[in-house]
Amino acid sequence: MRGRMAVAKSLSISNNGSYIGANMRFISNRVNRGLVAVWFSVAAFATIGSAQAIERIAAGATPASIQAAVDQFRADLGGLNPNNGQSFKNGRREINWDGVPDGGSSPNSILPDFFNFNSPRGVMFSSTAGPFVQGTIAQPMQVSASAASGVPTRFGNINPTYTNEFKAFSEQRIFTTTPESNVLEITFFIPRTNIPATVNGFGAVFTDVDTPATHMQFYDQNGRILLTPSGSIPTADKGLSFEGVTFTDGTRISRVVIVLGNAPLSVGNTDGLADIIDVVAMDDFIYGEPRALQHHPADFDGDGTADLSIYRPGNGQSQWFIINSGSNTIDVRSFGLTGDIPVDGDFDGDRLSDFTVFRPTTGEWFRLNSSNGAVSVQAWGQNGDKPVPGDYDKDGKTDFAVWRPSDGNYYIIGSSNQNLQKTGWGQPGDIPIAGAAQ
Ligand SMILES: [Ca+2]
Ligand SMILES: [Ca+2]
Ligand SMILES: [Ca+2]
Ligand SMILES: [Ca+2]
Repeated sequence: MRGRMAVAKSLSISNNGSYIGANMRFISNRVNRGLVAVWFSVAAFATIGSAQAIERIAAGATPASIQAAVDQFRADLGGLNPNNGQSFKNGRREINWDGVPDGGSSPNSILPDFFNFNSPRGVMFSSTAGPFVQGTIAQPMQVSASAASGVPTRFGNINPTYTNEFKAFSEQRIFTTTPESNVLEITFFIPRTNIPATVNGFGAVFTDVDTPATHMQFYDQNGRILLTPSGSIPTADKGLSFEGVTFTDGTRISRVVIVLGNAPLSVGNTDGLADIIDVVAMDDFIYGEPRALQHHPADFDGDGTADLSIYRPGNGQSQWFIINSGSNTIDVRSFGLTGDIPVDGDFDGDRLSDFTVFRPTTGEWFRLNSSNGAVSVQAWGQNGDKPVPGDYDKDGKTDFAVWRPSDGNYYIIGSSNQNLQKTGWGQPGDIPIAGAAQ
């Protein structure tokens, strides 16, 4: 092994192909929430759209007041997926709390991972600022009791006034953090696994929002706070409020923080006390299908698990046969021509593998972007090169790369900055590990 290392900014390899790479960094347009507030006083809901996010907001006295906004948000996210332990490329999940058994409801706490393992919907809950009490569930959260259980409904078990203070959107259970904290944190997982995930949208129903204190904060996969949503949940005394945001530009939510009023539910925190206390509870959660936070090799459906995938060279068109590990469904697709070499990678950064081939005769890469179905072409490499795509620059996106047996060099285009890199590593006769199957 010669072990020489060199980096060159320009190479003899042509780089005249189009490069299409979505920048996943998020810069949102702030929405005019002041305008929204005015609309609420006269209308049941309002819709705010930007190039990058669709925001559905509504508030009013009854479920009908927010129904249209909720249904629009559902349509923004796509069809409802079953909670059967499977995972899907698209669609949405919902939690209405109503299927939680009495044993997991007030006055008992619900397990923080109930909706990832017991009823697998890919979310975990935690509550900040709560004191840890050894030997108990440190951060107890409650789903309210059913009428049949005999326990007072809508958190009347915590404070008798709450039953008349709170309303359900979907009868009859609602949800709260209690009693130490009014801040809820939600993180996402591939259902029934510990594989961290993100979603493209999140929305929630709130009840008895009286002040601007109640709001949601979304964080992206880098831990940066997103600018949407940017304001408070609209108020509706003893009524229902809804806000849902769907990102349409590839932005992913990895964590949601919800601040509920200005005080947690407790026997001493009667709503309106001293014209200060504002307690708020929640009903339905609606969110996009969780997708793996990081790309995993040969993962075409985004469940963080490699899919059995075969490329069958054809006389002319070649075919791909994929078993989606999340849903046990099969995708068959024609992509590539005789002589092409199939490669694996997530070049467009949506965490799903893209159908991609390297064409030695022309030194071109053809790929079908999983994010939008568009075909893009990149010139990189020449006949005789071994395609060795991988994430060489740590940005989470696959880089175009070849290893050239004739000179023992790696040639890489960094996806983060398009910089060209030439590194000597290996010698004629060696086999690069990435792409070794070719
Ligand atoms: Ca309140
Ligand atoms: Ca998979
Ligand atoms: Ca992709
Ligand atoms: Ca990269």
